[in-house]
Amino acid sequence: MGTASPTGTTPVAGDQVSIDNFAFAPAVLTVRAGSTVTWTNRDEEPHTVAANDGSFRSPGMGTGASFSHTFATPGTFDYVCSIHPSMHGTVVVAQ
Ligand SMILES: [Cu+2]
Repeated sequence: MGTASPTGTTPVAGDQVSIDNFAFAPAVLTVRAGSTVTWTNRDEEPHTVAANDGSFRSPGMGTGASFSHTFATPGTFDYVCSIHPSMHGTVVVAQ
């Protein structure tokens, strides 16, 4: 996959998190309550998105796959990739 695009070319539509090079980008995303966040795996490895509190959990996502979750409640939601627990991300949901 020699065409990996650098971060900075992220689409602006919606609340998006890219998964690339074993990292969530942005690692901390702030959204308003009621927002839907979409994660897209741009890596060559499968990844998941799994909330530490169990409030959301994606299936395994291959390259190019996406997972969406709507955050109805304000709070701070830490998550990991369950395959690679060293991958951490946070969604901060504001009122
Ligand atoms: Cu992973």
